[in-house]
Amino acid sequence: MQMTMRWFGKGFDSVTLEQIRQVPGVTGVITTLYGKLPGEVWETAEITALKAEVEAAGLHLAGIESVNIHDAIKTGAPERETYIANYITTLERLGQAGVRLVCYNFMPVFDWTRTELARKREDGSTTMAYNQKALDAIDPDAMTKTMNAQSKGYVMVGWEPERLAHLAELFAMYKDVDGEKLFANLTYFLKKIMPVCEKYGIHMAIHPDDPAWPVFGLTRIINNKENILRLMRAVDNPLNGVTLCTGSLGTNPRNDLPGIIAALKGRIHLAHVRNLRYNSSDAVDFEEAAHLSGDGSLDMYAIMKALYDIGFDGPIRPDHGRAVWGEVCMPGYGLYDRAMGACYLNGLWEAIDKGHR
Ligand SMILES: [Mn+2]
Repeated sequence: MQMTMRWFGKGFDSVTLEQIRQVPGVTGVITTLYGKLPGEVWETAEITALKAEVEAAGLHLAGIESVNIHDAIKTGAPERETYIANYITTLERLGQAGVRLVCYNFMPVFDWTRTELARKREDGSTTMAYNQKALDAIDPDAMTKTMNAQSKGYVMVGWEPERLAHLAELFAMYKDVDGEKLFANLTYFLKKIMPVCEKYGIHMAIHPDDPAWPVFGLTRIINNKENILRLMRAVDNPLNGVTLCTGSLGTNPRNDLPGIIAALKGRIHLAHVRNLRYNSSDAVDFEEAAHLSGDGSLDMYAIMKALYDIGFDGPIRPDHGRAVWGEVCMPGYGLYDRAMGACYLNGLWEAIDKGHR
């Protein structure tokens, strides 16, 4: 595996490439052209400048997270053909620049969802948390306002105010989109883009739904082993793969993460590894823990061992971190806790690897 960190770009991220370069074992970044709206075509000059900037800092551009999908593609609206063509153009340009990994998600309207972005923990750190009762008590508009009010001025990926200003319109677009329709629209999209992926060897890595169940009545389909394997079979090309995100799939305690990893051998193109703590047995309340197994509910050793056992050799990154040591940063994306996470995951990997010799 190749240890990386996510970087949002100069002017958007509180963390610099120079800082990332100094985290032991981190050799690359997963990044994006921040501020691109879903459906926009990426310019070649912007892609090559981003790559050059990362490489000038002594790091490798390990993949793009994300090239987001326009709602017309997700809902199967007639104008999806235009947006699929735009997506193909962007992939073509990324491929020409040497990018071989693209993460995306297929969640209706909302990306990842939390009800608190800075819940205080016993040790004084703050972290992102989700409470189903709190979510049920508010409407989507209030949710959007809460997310943006707590973001400390950062515009968070998936929560762009420009797009979410049209919430009523977005909900109307998804009115008749059930799980089966969403699945059909996803496979339609993937089949259309596979030729350009094959041309350049671009690995598509769908990010699971976070949390792994419907939010505000909007269906979610990339949320368990059965559904993910169904997608792998429906477009049975090794370039159609997944981002194995333990913190997303792990929101549902019934998801056996090592079992899912084993079942996806050869199809995991990117790994997001982080821990969660369930504060109730039915996942009504959970918060994002430190990466250490003992701080949360997930067995991080078992997760890393499962990745090791399938011969995973792609990029991996610590995922969200807590805000610690007074750091002011985008929620979930400070330097300190993620750097500790990277070191811990590297330590687990080293121990597993040496134990096998
Ligand atoms: Mn993730």
